[in-house]
Amino acid sequence: LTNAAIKELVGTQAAELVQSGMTIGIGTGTTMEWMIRALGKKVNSGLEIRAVSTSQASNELAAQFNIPLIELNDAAKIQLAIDGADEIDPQLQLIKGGGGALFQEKMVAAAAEEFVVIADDTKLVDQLGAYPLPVEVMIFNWKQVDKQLAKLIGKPQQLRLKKDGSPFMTDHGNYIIDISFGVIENPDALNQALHDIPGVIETGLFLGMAGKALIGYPDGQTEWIE
Ligand code: DER
Repeated sequence: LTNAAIKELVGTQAAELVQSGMTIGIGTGTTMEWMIRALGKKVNSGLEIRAVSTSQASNELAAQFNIPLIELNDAAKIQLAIDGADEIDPQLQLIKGGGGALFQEKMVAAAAEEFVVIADDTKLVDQLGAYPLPVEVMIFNWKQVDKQLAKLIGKPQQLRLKKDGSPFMTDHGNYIIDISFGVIENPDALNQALHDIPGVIETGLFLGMAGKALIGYPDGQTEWIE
């Protein structure tokens, strides 16, 4: 199977987890696009749900498929949140944020009773860190934050840029710094050290949050990692 077909496989399979009456969290990214598509078909066949989105992009896709959206603040309870990931380690610790939606993704995942990750097998790693860690920072003081990061990491970092060379801006009007650690020996300690820096809004380290992950493989097999 191509990578896109694997994403479609796990996205479609994950949509089957959604039961009528649920309020769900819908994540962001190309794997989630397949899940949203499949969920839209179920909604059109009568599935009654409400969804809390994690990005403007997912809002638009969900609206296209008539999936009823509500704001996070209006969700009394979120039974299940489903999202993709950029890296998944054996303890289901994640790096997320490749799509730039990590702040809202983490809020929705944290609010959910159960958080399920869906991914193709290329996301599986033994240790986090090969994928640059996204850190969301405020625009007005990001250089101050970068000075602190340089102390922590040993060198100044770069803002994530758009194709036209201007800084990428998140749905919440913030910037993102992507930090290439190579290997993150202690994700918990790093996450804490980053959150201790004034001005760091959120990191792409999702630790102890995912309950299980549905992984798809080129041979068409899927497996649950718990
Ligand atoms: O940005 C994100 O956190 C996305 O969920 C990302 O981690 C997965 O994106 P993909 O499904 O397009 O690979």
